[in-house]
This record gives sequence, structure tokens and C-alpha cells, in this order.
Amino acid sequence: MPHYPYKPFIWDKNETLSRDEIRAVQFIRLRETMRRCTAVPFYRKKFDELGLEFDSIRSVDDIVKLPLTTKSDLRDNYPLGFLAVSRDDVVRYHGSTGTTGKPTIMAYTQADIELWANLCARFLVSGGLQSHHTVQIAFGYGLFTGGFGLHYGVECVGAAVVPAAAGNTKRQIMLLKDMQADAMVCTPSYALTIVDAIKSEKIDQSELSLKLAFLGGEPWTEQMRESLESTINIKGSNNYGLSEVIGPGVSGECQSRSGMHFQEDHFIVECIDPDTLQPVPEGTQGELVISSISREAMPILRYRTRDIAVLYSGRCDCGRETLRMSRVIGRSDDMLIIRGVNIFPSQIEEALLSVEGAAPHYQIVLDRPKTLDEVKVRVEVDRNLLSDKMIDMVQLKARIETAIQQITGLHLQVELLPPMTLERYEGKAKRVIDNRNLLEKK
Ligand code: DLL
Repeated sequence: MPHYPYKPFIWDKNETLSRDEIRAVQFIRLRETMRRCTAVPFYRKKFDELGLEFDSIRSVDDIVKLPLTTKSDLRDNYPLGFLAVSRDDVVRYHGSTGTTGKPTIMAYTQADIELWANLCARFLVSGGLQSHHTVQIAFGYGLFTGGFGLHYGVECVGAAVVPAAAGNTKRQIMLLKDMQADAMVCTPSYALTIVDAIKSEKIDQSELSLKLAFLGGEPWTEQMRESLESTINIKGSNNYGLSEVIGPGVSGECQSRSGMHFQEDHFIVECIDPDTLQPVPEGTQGELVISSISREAMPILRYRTRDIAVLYSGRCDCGRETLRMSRVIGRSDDMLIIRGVNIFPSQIEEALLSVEGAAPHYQIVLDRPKTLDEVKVRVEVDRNLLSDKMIDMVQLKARIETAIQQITGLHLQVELLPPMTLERYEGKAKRVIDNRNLLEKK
């Protein structure tokens, strides 16, 4: 294990490899991964069909010759068709939470678990975690990768874990206070639920030691971060990952807040047009495609994440030269096409939170009463700006509708709700309620 710290906020010296060094490591690991993938019948068949041999990969750019892998490929090979080692070598299984049907199962060897802990340690340290800190983990512990992934990451840094797990918000607050946690780890929407409860229970900031929040697992906006940070005095940083490629630890923000650094010595990332499957130019929004190049149990080649984001290159103030990703703008399968306009729920969140008086609790409801889609944005009014004067509420509604129109180009109907009307989330939030399919099924 590396000794903390090489430099402030750098956990592992490999985080500051130069571009040339990153490419050299990627090349070696990509070829090694190809070799490991020949143990997987799915990949062996694809390599045969495409006429691929090791020598077909002469540089990292040749990755485009390799087959893409999709969620349905994993589902078709459920549960362990992608296993590249013997079951004797597996020490852990996790899985992704599919909305329908069975989860996709991921396997880890001991070396995979150690790698994963180190990857999580890297983004925790880059976001400000230190070994003397206490960290409350409010992610689910189970098949979901959030709880165990971050747990091992925090321990790897040498900080102390309070494994509170998700849910029971009152108990979370009690533990935050009693254990004097310096940091919390959860989804942004659960952080919002906790922070709201801290506010409504009128807990004084001085009773808490909380300084940092490591948030990930779902899309959120800069406006949501501002709302969290201004309510209680914490620094919230963003981290991204997905079970299929390892879990959390794929990329994370440093304190410069200039995008999430990809851990490129262990993953190769591409950004493609989801329709043409061709690479998009740097700085353009596209679907992230990620290959894991160090995993033993289940290496994955060119996984189509469905996550839409933008990639940036260039040296960051923190000293890392890795590619950085923007916030996830949405998932290509979450994109709403309303009156021919493509919009993501995150754009609606951005619009809502730019208006004073709109609370960050909202829901987007889709209906199709006849042939056209109808969209309603239901949003809670901030407790401090709730008014019994009709004119105030009409004006607030109009301001929100204008903000949405400015960002999406669409006039959507807004419904204002009293505080605490909408469901609160302990894990990933469900923002879009799509009643269209239900109507069709009737
Ligand atoms: O959510 C892994 C994770 C746990 C990441 C905890 C960070 C913290 P899955 O359950 O497989 O794995 O879901 C992966 O969640 O494809 C994204 O759509 C979304 N996602 C994860 N992190 C972020 C983020 C975990 N920071 C899916 N911003 C991914 C936006 C995120 N979306």
C-alpha cells in the first residue's frame, strides 16, 4: 500500500503519470486484458468473428477495433458467463440494481478488491480526506457497490468508518453528532434528505464536525451542490463509477473542481455518439464507453455505460494529467424527447434551482392522455418563501416556468407543492415518473 501522502491530496504516485506514461501503461494492460478475455466465451467468439489477435492491438488507439459490450450482453450471460478466472479465485460478488429483472453480477478476486480500495482511496484523498478523519457511510451495504467500495476505500486511507448504511435519517443525524464524523458518504439526494432533517430539527452547526461529503451514484447538478453547501457548511465532491467496470472509484473530483479525473491507469475511456457509435470530438457531449484494464475476475472491454458526459484533457491545477469528465448530463436511456426536443432531468433540476423559492425536491411526471406527451414538473416551495398570497405563488410558478424554458426551450407546466410533500430518498432518487407505458398497457 502507498504511504500517505506523496503530496497533499495525491494518494498514489501513479495518479500523476504524464500522458505518455499513462498511454504506455494502458497499452500493456490492454493487451494483458485481451489475453484474460480469451477465457470468456463471449469475447473469444467476438475476437474470432472480428479476426482479432493480440498483434491487432498496436497502440491504445486500436481499442476501437475491439467489440463493444452492453448491459444486455451481461444479462444474456447471467450470472457468471463473463467470469475470466476460476470460482475458487473469487472473493466477492456484487451486482447492479436493474430496475427490471435480475441484476448483473460482478466478481472480484483479492487483487481486484485491493485495487478497488486503492481507487476509492485516491478520490477520497483528492477530495480532502485524511487519515485522522471519521467517515459515516450512508450507502446501502449489499450487492450495491457503494457501501463496501467506499468502506474499503476509507479504511485504505486509514480513516475510521462508521458503517451506518442507508436509511433511518434520525439515527444518521444522531451518529453524525455523537461520533463527530468529519465526512459523510452517500448519494446526493440522500445528503439532501439528511441536510433537510438537520435544518428542520434545528440542529446547530457547532454540534457537528461535518466538513466533507463524498457524493455519487446518481446525477446531480452544480445548483444542487450550492444548495447543499449553503445549507450546512460542508464541501461536497462528486465521484462516479458503475458496477460493471468496478463500482465507485472510476473517476472523482479533486479540490480544483474542474471535472472528475478518470483513473486512466486502470480504465480506458472513450466518448462516442450513441447513434453512430463513432468517437465525438473532445469537449463534445457523448456516451462514455469504458474498458477496465486491470481487473482479474471480470475484465470488461468497451462497456457502453449509457451515461452522457463531456471529456476534457489538459493538466489540472492538482498536477494530474488524466482525462476529466463533466458531470453526467443524463443517461441516453433517461433522455426525454418532448415535442421533438431532447432534454435530460438534470436540465430541469438546473433550471429549478436557479430560482429562489424552488426547493431541490422535484418530480417530472410524464403522461400521454391521447397521442401527445404531457409533462408536469412538480416542485416543492422552499419553506422560507412559502406564502399564502396567491400572487406570490403565481409569480414563483411563472419564474420557474421561464427558467425551464430558458434552459430547455420548452414551456412545461409547473405545479407548486408545500414543503415535505414529495418522497425523500435514502439511495438513488427517482425523479421521473413515466405514466405513459402504464397508460398504453391499460
Ligand atoms: O452507482 C457506483 C457508485 C456508487 C458510484 C457510489 C459512486 C458512488 P451502479 O449502481 O451500477 O453503480 O450505477 C451506475 O449510476 O452508470 C451512472 O448512471 C450513475 N452514477 C454513478 N455515479 C454518478 C455520478 C454505482 N457521480 C450508474 N453522477 C452509472 C452521475 C452517476 N451519475
